[in-house]
Amino acid sequence: MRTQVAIIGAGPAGLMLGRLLDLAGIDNVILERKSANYVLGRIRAGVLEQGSVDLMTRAQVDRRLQAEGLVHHGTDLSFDGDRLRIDFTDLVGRHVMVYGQTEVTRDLMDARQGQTIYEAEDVSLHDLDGKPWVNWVKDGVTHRLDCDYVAGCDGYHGVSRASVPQSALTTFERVYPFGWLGVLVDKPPVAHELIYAHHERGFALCSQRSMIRSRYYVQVPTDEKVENWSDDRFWDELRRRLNPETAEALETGPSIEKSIAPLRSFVAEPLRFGALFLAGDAAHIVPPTGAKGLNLAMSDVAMLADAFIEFYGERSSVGVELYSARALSRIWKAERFSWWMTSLLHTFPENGPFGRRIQRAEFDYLAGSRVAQQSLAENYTGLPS
Ligand code: RFL
Ligand code: PHB
Repeated sequence: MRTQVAIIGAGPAGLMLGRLLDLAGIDNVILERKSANYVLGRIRAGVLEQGSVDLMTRAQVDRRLQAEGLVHHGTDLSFDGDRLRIDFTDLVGRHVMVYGQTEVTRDLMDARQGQTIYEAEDVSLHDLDGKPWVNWVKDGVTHRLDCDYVAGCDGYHGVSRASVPQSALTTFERVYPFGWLGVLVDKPPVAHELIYAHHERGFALCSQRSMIRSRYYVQVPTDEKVENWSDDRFWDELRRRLNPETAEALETGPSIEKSIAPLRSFVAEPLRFGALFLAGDAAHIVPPTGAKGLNLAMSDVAMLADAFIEFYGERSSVGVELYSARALSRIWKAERFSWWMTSLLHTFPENGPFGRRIQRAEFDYLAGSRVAQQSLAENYTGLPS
């Protein structure tokens, strides 16, 4: 088999890249280790920046998003019960859209024209410095795909980044001493907008997927086990971390998904090795506090698609050459913002009383400074590419 671009991974990054290439008439094949249903069953992010919404429109997959996505003009921060509304629209003239990653993935899967091979096992990348090709095993049979380029969109644990010789890659990492325990529930959200809450017992987040489906998180230690958390224990802990009126208004019910995600900041540089380009979680991880993971995956593949379109359309490799530097410039700004939001809102075991006072001062500064709020709003709603 032969194609122009072999895409590894059918998460949002791989599917969006495939869609943009399909629309530009560039042949591509997606290889995905899991089944389509498994990919759709993963519950992850929920907030889209305007740039990601615009990309869904460019990809002609925004019909459901425009009909069902919820426009959010602001968000709430709460610090030991004191609340502060960040009004995005007033501060920076932009907003975000609440629309689940599962739905983004479904829309992209439904629109897919090119070939996707699900349950492709043991994917391996070869000759990335020369004439690249990809191997995989399906139903016990080994297959080969020759290509011009490989797009590594296979997430943090994928094979793409692992295929780059260690000496050709520099990695930067911060692992936080906690994770998020998340619960999905078929109940209306407790508030119209998201609430990010700092409490001495730990961070909590009230999010949502629709008018009738909510997503809640509490900070837990890294080694916590999801089996230790009955629904009742989760709801009790969440209520304790919210201010009394919000806790009172919370509608609880049986969880339909419950999982723990570790928090990590990670960047690999550069994003290109020969014919291989890394994009999305394969290249970087942000802690979810700034709602940037999915949005970064989208902006990476928008840049990568444009680079390939320029290459095949105009025979110019300028975009391909510049991809890594361009994408990393945006990635590091999102890394900074996600780290900052995480530092402000979580409890850090090593912080001590001085660290907590600094967090409180940061919140009070935000509350009193329109300029500080504008900076938050500018970053949260998405910096330009
Ligand atoms: P994905 O979504 O991980 O997709 C990668 C795809 O590659 C496949 N794959 C392979 N395929 C073939 N061969 C291999 N060897 C392969 N190895 C892996 C995988 O099966 C998968 O289908 O990466 P992508 O497309 O870059 O998208 C990035 C986003 O998914 C991610 O940034 C966000 O979801 C991060 N994230 C969150 N971000 C937020 O903004 N808010 C959140 O609440 C939030 N929750 C989360 C998250 C990420 C999580 N992970 C990765 C553990 C919760 C979790 C649990
Ligand atoms: C979510 O709804 O899952 C969500 C929203 C905002 C975040 C992180 C996760 O910052």
